[in-house]
Formats: sequence, structure tokens, C-alpha cells
Amino acid sequence: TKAQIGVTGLAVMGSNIARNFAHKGYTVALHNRSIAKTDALIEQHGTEGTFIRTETVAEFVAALERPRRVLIMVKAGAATDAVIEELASAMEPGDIIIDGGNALYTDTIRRESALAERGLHFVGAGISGGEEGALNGPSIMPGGPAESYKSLGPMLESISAHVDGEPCCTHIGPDGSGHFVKMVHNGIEYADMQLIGEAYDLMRKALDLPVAEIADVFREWNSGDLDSYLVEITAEVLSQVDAETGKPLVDVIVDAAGQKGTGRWTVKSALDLGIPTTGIAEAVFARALSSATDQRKQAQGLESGTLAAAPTDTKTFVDDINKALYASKVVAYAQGFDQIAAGSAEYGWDVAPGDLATIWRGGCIIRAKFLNRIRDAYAENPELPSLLLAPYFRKAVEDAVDSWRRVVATATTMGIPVPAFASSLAYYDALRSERLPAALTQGLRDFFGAHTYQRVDKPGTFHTLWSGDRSEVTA
Ligand code: NBP
Repeated sequence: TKAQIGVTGLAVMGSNIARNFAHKGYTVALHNRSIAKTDALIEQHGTEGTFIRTETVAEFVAALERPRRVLIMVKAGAATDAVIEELASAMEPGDIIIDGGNALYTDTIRRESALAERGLHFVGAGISGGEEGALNGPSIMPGGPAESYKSLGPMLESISAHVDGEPCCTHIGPDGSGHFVKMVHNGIEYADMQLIGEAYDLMRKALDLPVAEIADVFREWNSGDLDSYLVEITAEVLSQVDAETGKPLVDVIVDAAGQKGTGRWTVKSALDLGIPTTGIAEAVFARALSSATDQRKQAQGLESGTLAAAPTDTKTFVDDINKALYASKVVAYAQGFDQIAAGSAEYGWDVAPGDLATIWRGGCIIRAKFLNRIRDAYAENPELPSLLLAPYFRKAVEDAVDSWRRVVATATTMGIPVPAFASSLAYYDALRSERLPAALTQGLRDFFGAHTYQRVDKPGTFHTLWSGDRSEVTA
């Protein structure tokens, strides 16, 4: 018998996805650059389903039924290109290559177009959920030809997570769309984590709550509107006590956050598309600042100025933080969805935002009850101009805004940095402002660079003769 799917790249992600396919009854051909990983998988998990062990790419390709379906799970970048080239030379028109790694969407666009010329279908699939998701049901964001989704979709849907009986996998759109939405998903994950970090920091520094009590607060929040995987595991991480020192584990971990690049990619793309994805940008920059260890060390003595006293009513302030977190989270998602809409328009992908909210409800790192609300909002109005204008979120944020302001004001006067809370509030205030100082910016640009401006009272483009008699001319 031939295999319905082949998986090449059997590190953590690939081996778990291969097992997931096998658990669902598919015959899975296995391949890895070095045979040791293939053999380890067969030795440890060979009895979990039907696997075909292959050593060479030729053997691997020959083991697959037609049209062939191969999932690549190798390191993103040059390794993926090398594997694609080897496979493509051995495969035939109509066969499908799926890249499940964290590829940059522009690479996916390039690869799809090159493979399409050779008659091969290329599916760039974002896969979220880490190791555990890969094994038991990830959220899958496949982009690529709609035709290939017909034969591939049901298989991907069967291994994906399910929420209320619906798979957390759907066809996103052509070429790079799947990896693009996965990139923004990861960016939103950065923002979510930064906001959680700021909430934690405030409870610690403004309220002086012990770490174990903060863990309890997050545990309680997880049964409310903030119910989500990240809030759930925040309680877990904060509850962990270091065996060696007896201290909370969080106190012995170096406070320099790493990053692998998808957050940075999201922000670069936001800049190119001209979308103010400020929540994600603040999160990426906050990680960068945390990692500037030497600079931070030397800056520790900088004068703080006079700091305000801590809030006296702990319970009220904890509740304020909850609301600030929720409102800032709505902003981060609103911005992320704006970026996806802009990317979709730029590349002609026709991505349905409601579909994303649906497939992100399970399997992935940002899974949250909250996503049901986003799904409802787009079901009600697929042309929503901003998530903040969906009736449900509008009310939630308007109810939270007093708390949000108190939190940002308190943090500022106490000298506690809350970049994501503060910039999200600034975004909200700017968005709802009737007039912005951009009018002055336009005036300045016209002054030094004759960049022209438009008037509020009549159509046309104008320029003031700043270095002449300062009269206005039509440009
Ligand atoms: P890694 O990203 O660590 O990649 C290891 C695999 O790539 C091994 O199978 C290795 O083969 C293979 N490989 C490399 Br490295 N260079 C190669 C080359 N030139 N030719 C052929 N094979 C090569 O594995 P991972 O952590 O399982 O992640 C796989 C993909 O999934 C990545 O793109 C990652 O970004 C993405 N992803 C990871 C997660 C996660 O939670 N880890 C989540 C979502 C997505 P070898 O055994 O012979 O060295």
C-alpha cells in the first residue's frame, strides 16, 4: 500500500504531526535528512499507526499515492528551499507540496509561483499550537491553490483541533496568505503576552501582591472574559516554585525575552502596509528593550522623579487591571485584523476575517473564548471597519475605559512601564478623536518641503508660499 501523506523533517513538530496523521488512520511515509530521527520515531511510536520508513527522497516520493502529498516540517529559510528543490525534481505535475514551517509569506509567494510553473501545487500552511498542538490538534492556516485544498483539506481538517465540532483549519486564500495570517497570529501572540506581562508587573509593583496570589488572580480571570490558553498558562508559570531556591520560578528566570522573528516580521509588514499595529510593535520593542541587558544595568540609577503612592484599594485596582487588559487586547486584535485586511487587499487574497476567528478558537497559542465574540462580530458584519466598532466590543471597551485610564495613569505616576496598555489607549483616543494634530504635521511638511495640503472647506490641493508673501496657491 502507498501512503496518503508523507512528512519530511521529523524534529519535534514533524514527528508529532506525522503521529497525528497516523492516529487518524492515514498511512504516513516518513523522511528526514538524517535517518536517526526517522528510526527514533518508528522505534518509539511505530505501533501507533501505519508508517512507511524511507531513507532517500526517491524512496519517499515513490511511497506516496498520487496525487502525492508531502508535508515539509524543516527549519524555515534556506533549508526549506533545499528540501523543496529536491522534492520538486522527484515529483510530478499535480502533486502537492505543503510547507508547514514558519515561512516568511513573501518566500511562500515566490515558491508557489516557481512551483506552479512546474505544474506542482504548493501550499504554505501556517501551523500553530507548538509540540502539543501538532500531536493532538493544531490550528492550521493553509494558503495555496483552491484546487489542492479539495484533496488536502479534509486530511488537514481531520488532524486539526476542533471547537464545537468545527475544525480549526480552513482554506485561507492563494499563495502566501496562510503564512501571512500565521505571522500576524504570532504577532498577536506577542501582544497578548506583553499585555499579560504588564498586568502581572502592576500587581507586583503597584500592589505588592505575592506571586502566588497573582497566580490566583490569573486563575480567576481565566473563568471570565479573559478565558484563554495564555492566561491559563500564566497561572501555571506563576505558581511554579524553583526546586533549588524555593523562590517563585519567575524570580529566578533572567528577564530578557527572546524572539525568533515572526513578531518582527509582523511589524515590518505593518510598516510596509501603513497599518498602525502598535500593540504588536510595542510588544516586539519591549522584548528588545528587556534584552538590552548592559544598557539597562547602566541606566538603573536614573532619577525617577517624585512617584505617586500605591492605590489603596487592591481589589478595585485588580479589577481595573483586568479591564485595561481586556480593552488593550481588543485594540491589539483590532489592529491585527486591520493588518490582515490590508495584506489581503494588497495581494488580492480575499481572506475572510471571521474564518480566522473561527480557526483560532482551538489548537493555537492565542486560543480564547474571546475569539467567539470576534467570529460573531464578523458574522454580523463582514465589512466591519474596525473590531472596536462591533457593538459587543464597543460596549465592552466603553465599559472598561475608565479603568483603563486609571491603570495607565497610576502606572505612569508610579514609574511602572506599561507600553502596550498605554499605546493601546493612545490608539483608542486617537481613533475616536474628531481632529488630530496631523493637520499641523501637514502644515510643517508644506512649510519645509512644499508637500501641499488639503483644506477642510473645499476640494483641491494647496500650498502656502511660506518664503514669499504667504498667500495660498492651488498646487
Ligand atoms: P527545526 O526548526 O528545529 O528544524 C529541524 C528539522 O529541519 C530537522 O528535521 C532537520 O533535519 C531539518 N533540516 C535542517 Br535544520 N536543515 C535541513 C536541510 N538543509 N535539508 C533537510 N532538512 C533539514 O524543527 P521544529 O522545531 O520541529 O520546527 C519545524 C518547523 O515548524 C519550523 O519551520 C518551525 O519554525 C515551525 N514551527 C515550530 C513550532 C514549534 O513550536 N517548535 C511551532 C510552529 C511552527 P536533521 O534531523 O537531519 O538535522
